[in-house]
Amino acid sequence: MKLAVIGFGQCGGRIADEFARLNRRARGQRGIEVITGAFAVNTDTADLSGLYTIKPDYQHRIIIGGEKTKGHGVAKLSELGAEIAREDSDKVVDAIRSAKRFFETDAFLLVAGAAGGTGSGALPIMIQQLKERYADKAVYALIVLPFEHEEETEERTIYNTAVCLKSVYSVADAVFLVDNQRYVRKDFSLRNNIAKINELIVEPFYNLLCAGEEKKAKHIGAKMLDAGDIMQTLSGWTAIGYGKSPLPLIRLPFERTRNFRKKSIETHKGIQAMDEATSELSIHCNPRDSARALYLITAPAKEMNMDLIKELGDYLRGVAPEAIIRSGDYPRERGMIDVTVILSQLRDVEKVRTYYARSAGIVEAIKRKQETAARRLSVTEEASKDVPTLL
Ligand SMILES: Nc1nc2c(ncn2[C@@H]2O[C@H](COP(=O)(O)OP(=O)(O)OP(=O)(O)O)[C@@H](O)[C@H]2O)c(=O)[nH]1
Ligand SMILES: [Mg+2]
Repeated sequence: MKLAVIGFGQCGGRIADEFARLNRRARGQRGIEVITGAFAVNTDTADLSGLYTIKPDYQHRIIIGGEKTKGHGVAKLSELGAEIAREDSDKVVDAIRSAKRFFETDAFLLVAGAAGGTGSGALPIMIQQLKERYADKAVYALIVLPFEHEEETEERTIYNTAVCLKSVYSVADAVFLVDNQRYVRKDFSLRNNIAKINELIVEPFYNLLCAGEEKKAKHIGAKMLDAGDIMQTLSGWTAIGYGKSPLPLIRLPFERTRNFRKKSIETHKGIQAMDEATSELSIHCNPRDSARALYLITAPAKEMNMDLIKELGDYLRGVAPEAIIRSGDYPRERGMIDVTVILSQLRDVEKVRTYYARSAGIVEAIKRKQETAARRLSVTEEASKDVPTLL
């Protein structure tokens, strides 16, 4: 599957940059392309300069709101981010459209952090624009939810997140939810290692996107998972997970025979990877709430067998009994079985519900603040009405 990836704001830009690296890896290691274009859009010029892999020209690192923000961001005001995106949407769409391989794009993936101003404001507007212009293409969002410490120190965090989630959900074909806090749960040092978190966020997409683009027969599985399968699965709130389990690289001669013991080692390793994928999902959710799911097993061809595929299918059926499950096998890798899982069309996501509930109290407070600020401004302006101006 080939995606055009567009990141908004600092978070979105950095993750789009990570997707650009993913594509470079696919090209280098496998000779295939999975990203038709990677773009970063921001109101902040400094943030755009901090990227590594996205092409450094103005058609790939796109500045919006130049006049309004003078290149310095929107300071968490997502209304302003949205307004700027509306004004400059043509500039962004033109840049995406003129990318060399744009015509190969299966779907768009738009990325942003929900708590900021530029990304969370621009995301829903740009999704809407792309949907209007490309009615035949799916438009997916990847929304990064803030760390807990951000929620404690800044009330705008909750408000922006809730507003972004609601707006994006109403226009996107599917929304990948990625909870920053999940990535520091096990390893607290990651809080200060955003680059590592971004790698972990993007990693599950590697085999998922590559599997359907393979051209060599030896890398095409018994059941190839292609763009159609992925698009049939993606709908509404979505979680993605990834797990891997090393296989012994060297086997003793007696283990090479297809005996029951070897089979059980593979199955055990496969289940271990699947278990990791379902417990390390990008957002905490109950798999029972999922109506569509997908799993992809990637393993060396000689380790792949129907038993393994079936066992993993049974496992996923057990945790997500209500879901229509699609699957694929991808004969690749050495010394490893890995599993990618998508749980989609989630009927309920507790974290999203909590943002909506918590923002209710803040909406009033923020509106009041805005009104007071506007009133103060008008009082000052009123007082100046008899003073002449030099302009
Ligand atoms: N995973 C991840 N999260 C990030 C990254 N950068 C920022 N965030 C999170 O994203 C949220 C929004 O921050 P930014 O992306 O900096 O905001 P912005 O869209 O640039 O908006 P303004 O700076 O307000 O104009 C915050 O909650 C951050 O924790 C990143 O590189 N990776
Ligand atoms: Mg910013």
